[in-house]
Amino acid sequence: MADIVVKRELESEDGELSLKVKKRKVISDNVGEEGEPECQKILSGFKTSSVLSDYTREKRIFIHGTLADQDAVVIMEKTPFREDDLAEFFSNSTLKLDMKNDIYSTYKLRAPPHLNEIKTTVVCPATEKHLNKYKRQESFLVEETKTDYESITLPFIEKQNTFSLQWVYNILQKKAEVERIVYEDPDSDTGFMLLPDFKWDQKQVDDLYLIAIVHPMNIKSLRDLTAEHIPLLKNIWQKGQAAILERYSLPANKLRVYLHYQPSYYHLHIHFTNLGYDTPGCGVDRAHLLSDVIQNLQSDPDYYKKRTLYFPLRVDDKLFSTFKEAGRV
Ligand code: M7G
Repeated sequence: MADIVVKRELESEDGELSLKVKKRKVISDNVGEEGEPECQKILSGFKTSSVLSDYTREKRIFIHGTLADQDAVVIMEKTPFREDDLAEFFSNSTLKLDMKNDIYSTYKLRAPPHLNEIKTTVVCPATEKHLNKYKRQESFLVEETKTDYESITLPFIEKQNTFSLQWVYNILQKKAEVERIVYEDPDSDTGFMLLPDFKWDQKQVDDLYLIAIVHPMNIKSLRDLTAEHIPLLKNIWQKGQAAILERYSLPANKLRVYLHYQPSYYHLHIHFTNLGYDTPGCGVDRAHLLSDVIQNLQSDPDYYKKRTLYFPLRVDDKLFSTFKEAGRV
């Protein structure tokens, strides 16, 4: 798919509001929370403590350090090439020759800085849980029966051993990321908010990644879902796909729509990703297709209350230790 994406704009024509579809090179202008453009230098004070993990193939690195004496994690990722930038790339870059042999030559290309951006995420203050989440470590597949959920996982979640949901509440209350909302259905039972996941820089649809966060406040995860939630799930499925088609011209059969179990954040949310993009966490050990979830609930209203579920946990994850203490791993 071309790097050009489609942006909807509201325009007044003949005194009436109409939807106009406009092609734009870049989806968002990525202006910071305070309306600041991209000239902040907050990372100049970052002191590196250790590299938590480094993925050469994905060109992504997770670094632990401190920012103004607070623990912080910085995630840096080289972004994909965009077809629209190629002409400028070739005309405005310089080449340094590495070697030449017959018809073969290799170079180091120095691109103009704006074509060579690095997507950077800063988590500050970062908790021990964040450090564990981003540290490369061994994982084990855990088997969670209905009883395990009730006696191990649920008490663990209720003791608030998990990540804070403040960022989710900020989105639902429109205190953050308001300008990023792609679609909202405000219904308190079947409604949700659809917006770009912070893993996606919105530069190209090839790695499209959005999340739908549900309005009901009492659904922690897949385990809480019963047949009563089918209208909510179907609503997200239909309206989420329609909104993505309209905004990004990506049809439903090009989308991978799924839930994680275990999630990191225990407020129900659904992942919408480009099928052609292998997102971290889309493997069969963690991802449950929304279409399968709906069908399973249609055939058995309490399917997810009863089923044994399997998922990977890292050795440093406190939930893993809790399963271990219970003699379940
Ligand atoms: P998850 O299944 O709970 O866990 O997904 P995972 O992070 O292990 O995949 C939560 C999703 O929310 C992830 O895809 C995150 O990248 C995304 N996410 C996390 N935070 C803190 C934010 C945020 O502040 N804003 C947005 N837009 N997305 C976030």
